[in-house]
This record gives sequence, C-alpha cells and structure tokens, in this order.
Amino acid sequence: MLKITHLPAVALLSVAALASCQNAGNKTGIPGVTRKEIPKSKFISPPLVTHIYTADPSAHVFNGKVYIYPSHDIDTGTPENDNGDHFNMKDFHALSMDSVGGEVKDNGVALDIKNIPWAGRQLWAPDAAFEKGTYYLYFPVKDKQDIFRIGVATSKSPVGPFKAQPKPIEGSFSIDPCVFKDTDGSYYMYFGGIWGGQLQRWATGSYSGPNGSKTDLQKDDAPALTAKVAKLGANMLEFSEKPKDVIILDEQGKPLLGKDHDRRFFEGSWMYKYNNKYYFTYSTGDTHNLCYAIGTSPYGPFTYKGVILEPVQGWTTHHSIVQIKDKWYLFYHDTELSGKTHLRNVKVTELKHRPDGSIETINEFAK
Ligand code: FUB
Repeated sequence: MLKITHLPAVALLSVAALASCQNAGNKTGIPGVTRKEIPKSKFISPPLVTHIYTADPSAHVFNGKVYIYPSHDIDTGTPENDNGDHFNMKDFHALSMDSVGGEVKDNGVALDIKNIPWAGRQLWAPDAAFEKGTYYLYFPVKDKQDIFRIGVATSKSPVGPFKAQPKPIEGSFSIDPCVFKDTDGSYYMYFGGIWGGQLQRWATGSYSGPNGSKTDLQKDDAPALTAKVAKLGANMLEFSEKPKDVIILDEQGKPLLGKDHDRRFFEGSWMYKYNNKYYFTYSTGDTHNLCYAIGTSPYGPFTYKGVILEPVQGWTTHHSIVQIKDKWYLFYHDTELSGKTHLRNVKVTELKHRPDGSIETINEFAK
C-alpha cells in the first residue's frame, strides 16, 4: 500500500512501455487507458475486466457459479503516502462467470460506503460467504475515528445489493478479512495487515492510538506481528471468541521474526484446505511475495513452505485460491492496465499442487 520501492526490472520496463502508449486506440472503457500496445506476452494472464479497476479478488463458487468479490479501485486524487491513503475506494462490485475463461459479468454496485452507517473512508479488500440462504459480505473500512474495523453486510443474492449491519463486528480491527468454512461447517475469519492496515497499533492487545510506529515496530529479532483468527458465531455476524495469533513457524519450528521480510506476514490472508491440511496463504507486503504455510488445525501453527506468486507489477499483491471443478486457481491482481500502484486489475491463473502437497511457484511474467 506504499510507494513503489521495489519492482522487478521487467515490471519497470512494462510500466515505461505502458506510459508511452496511453493515446492509442482499442479503448478499455477507462478514460485514457488503452490496451493496444500493451505487450501481452509479458503477462501469463489478461485482466478479467477492463472497464473498471479491481483488486484483492476473493473468489468463491456459490451454487456452481464463480463469484469474485474485489476491491473497486478509483482515482480520487488523494496523494500517495505511507498510510495507503491513495487507496480511497468507495464501493464494491461483484463479478461473476460461469467458468474460468468465460465471459466475466460486472453485476453493478453491491455495497456503497454511503450505506454503511459507521464508515468513514477507504473500503478495502472484502470477502464473502454463503450460509443457510444468506450471502455475507465482509469488508474493512475506516470508522469515523479513522480506525480500520471489519464490517459485514447481508443479501439474499450473491451479487447484492448488500445491507450493512449498523455497527462493525464487535472486537474487530485492522483489514483484509478472509472467511473460511471448514469441512465440519465451522467458519473462521482470518484478518489483519501491518503498516497502513494498522495491525501494529493493536500489538499490546488494545488500541495504542495513531501515533505509534507506522511499520512493524522495528523489533527485528522478536517474533513478527502476524494475522489474527477468530471463529465466527452461528449468526455469521460476530466473533464467538477473542481473536488469536496465526503463528507461522520456520523450518526449525521457531516463529518467523520481524526482520524476515521475505517470509513474515504483512496482509492479505487466505485460507483453504487441501488433502486435509490447512493452507494459510498471505502477502509479505514490502517484499511483494505471496507465500504459504501449512498446518493441521485452522488455528495453526503453520509451517512456512514457500512462495506461491513472485512479485507482480505493482506494489501490492493480494489473492484468493479456490477449487473450480477439478482444478485449483489463483486469483490475484497487478497493475497491467494503469501502471499505477492504486489502480489495479484482477486476474486468474491455474495453481498446481505437487504430489507432496507443495505448490508450484508462479511468475506472472514467465510463460
Ligand atoms: O486494496 C487495499 C489494500 O491493498 C488491501 O487491503 C491490501 O491487501 C492491499 O492489496
């Protein structure tokens, strides 16, 4: 969510190439953005939609159809800063498709910030769930005190419109909710994000105010700050317990340390189950990896296993992993359309597990 401080060389070349072709034909529907000269061969996958900017895709299969719940990036002219203020989103659109590779439909506004009674600004990465005939949309947004909280909205349709609850989820904080349904029917929410996601402000167990460290407390040799997990109540609208730390261990069984920026948790939690193991997957933020760690319980601990997706074009990296028919897919984003950190586009590519359960690392520039 911060400035572009690291981009692979090939990505920098791509941004430059994109900047030089803004006046060409083949419009995308976004003013000033064209695709004609974008060197498509640089990327393994095209944007799923090109008429709006989208990011942070949470994909689900509901009743046999694929639904994607992304952030809806817009340019409000908010200057870029270390809090991620330039990610100033104001609504959500749900996307849908019958199959991967098929037509992607934008189903219009699913939830608008003006209809969330407690919201202040910045609607960030959402997730969704379906239980007993109701669809639930979970979302982070800053409250009127500028503190990120997690809210929930409900609908009888997977694409909304969703009606927001009058208050945020009691005991929620920070960003990036991921709601996971275990095979026994229990639901868990994984959440949190450091730096602009404010997780470090809660390191003592209560809110420390806005003036603490903007990053991960600079405690390089202490266990890294990490995501939180809490079981959801039967009504899907509240936590049934106090959130716990999602512990990620190294190969020696020790928690990853704050200085381990290539592997420690930053934001963008996603959980899925494969061969009876729990895969906790996440972004390393300032080192731009999507990583995975495996455990035998939804609460962890999880042992770090490797990189799922190497750095994409753009600062942020955020994803979901879902089985569709007999294949697994990684939904992710980059900045192919705009070349700008805060104007992203969602994509999908196949994800492959090896026979031992490890994941084949994906590079979005390598065909
Ligand atoms: O989209 C805003 C933020 O950027 C998300 O919450 C993070 O995961 C990052 O993708």
